[in-house]
Amino acid sequence: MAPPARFQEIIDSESKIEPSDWMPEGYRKTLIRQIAQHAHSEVIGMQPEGNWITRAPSLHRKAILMAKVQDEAGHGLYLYSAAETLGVKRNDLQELLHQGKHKYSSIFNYPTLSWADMGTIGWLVDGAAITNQVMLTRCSYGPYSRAMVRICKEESFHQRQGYELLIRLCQGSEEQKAMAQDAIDRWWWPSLMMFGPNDSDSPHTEQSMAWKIKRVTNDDLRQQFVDMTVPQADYLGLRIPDPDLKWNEERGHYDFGPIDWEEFWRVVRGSGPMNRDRVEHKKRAWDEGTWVREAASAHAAKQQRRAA
Ligand code: FAQ
Repeated sequence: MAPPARFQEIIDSESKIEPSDWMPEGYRKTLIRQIAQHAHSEVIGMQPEGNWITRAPSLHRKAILMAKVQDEAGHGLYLYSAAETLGVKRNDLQELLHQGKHKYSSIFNYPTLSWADMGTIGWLVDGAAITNQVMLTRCSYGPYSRAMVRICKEESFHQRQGYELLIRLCQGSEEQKAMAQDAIDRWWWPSLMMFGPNDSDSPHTEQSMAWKIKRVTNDDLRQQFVDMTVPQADYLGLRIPDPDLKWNEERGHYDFGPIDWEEFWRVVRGSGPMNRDRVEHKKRAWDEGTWVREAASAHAAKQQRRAA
């Protein structure tokens, strides 16, 4: 069978494309773009929470937060490895991120102003991430879909720790509840933006759905997220900052208000509140870690020589 026909057969039969299989150049490029963006998001996503590790209110909370941030580093590593199976080098991907030529999720360009933001990131940001990533466990590219299985298990723990943190705050003093409400007021809309532009304005969705890289569209995932989250906010006794939010009996879904796409594109294009700090911090960490990478490579080379 000709390679393109074999490729299509694998896609149609819900099997997985593996690194050694023939694939169209566009498929490979789309995967590199998406997986690299995803990996960069995990790594840059360590910064907003890293900001609170030294200020966690108890040893217990500090241990949980450190574990979560370490998991995010691990997710970045699985994802860079998955990208490497497509023939790109991890160092080149880093370089593209540092030069501002690669994107990462818009959500990580907002500041973390209070301890309640740690709960809200877990609940809303990890909640949105899982909603998106569960479908990616069924992605047609084997290494990406398998990385997603493990990542989703860990994200689910992240989401639950965030929600539990907010339950505690909401059961606390009036000030603590107000802090939780303020965090939701700031994170709600940016969380909805995580799913990307409306389907009608998404240049990649149609082709990515046909290749089974994406399995659900941006708007359908966003709707799933809203439907799942509103009852959780009700349970916390917190208000979602959207006057248009309303259950629609006919559709069997919540209707919600318009998203500020101008803000979204401003943030994606580099002018969000924290873009510059995030990338500068990332570059500094990369430069300061040069000696560690060199030492690790020298050690690996020595081991190889000894084994030979
Ligand atoms: N931010 O045509 P589409 C996490 C770009 S992980 C920035 O719809 P696509 C874990 C898009 O790249 C969060 N850019 O594109 C965690 C494209 O630009 P390009 C990350 C965005 O790829 C939690 C253009 O807009 N998750 O949170 C965004 O088909 C807590 C047109 O868009 C993933 O990356 C955005 N929000 O669909 C860590 C999941 N949305 O390349 C720490 C994998 C869109 O043409 C703490 N990715 N763009 O210049 C995906 O599923 C997809 O890539 C979408 C976008 C759904 C994000």
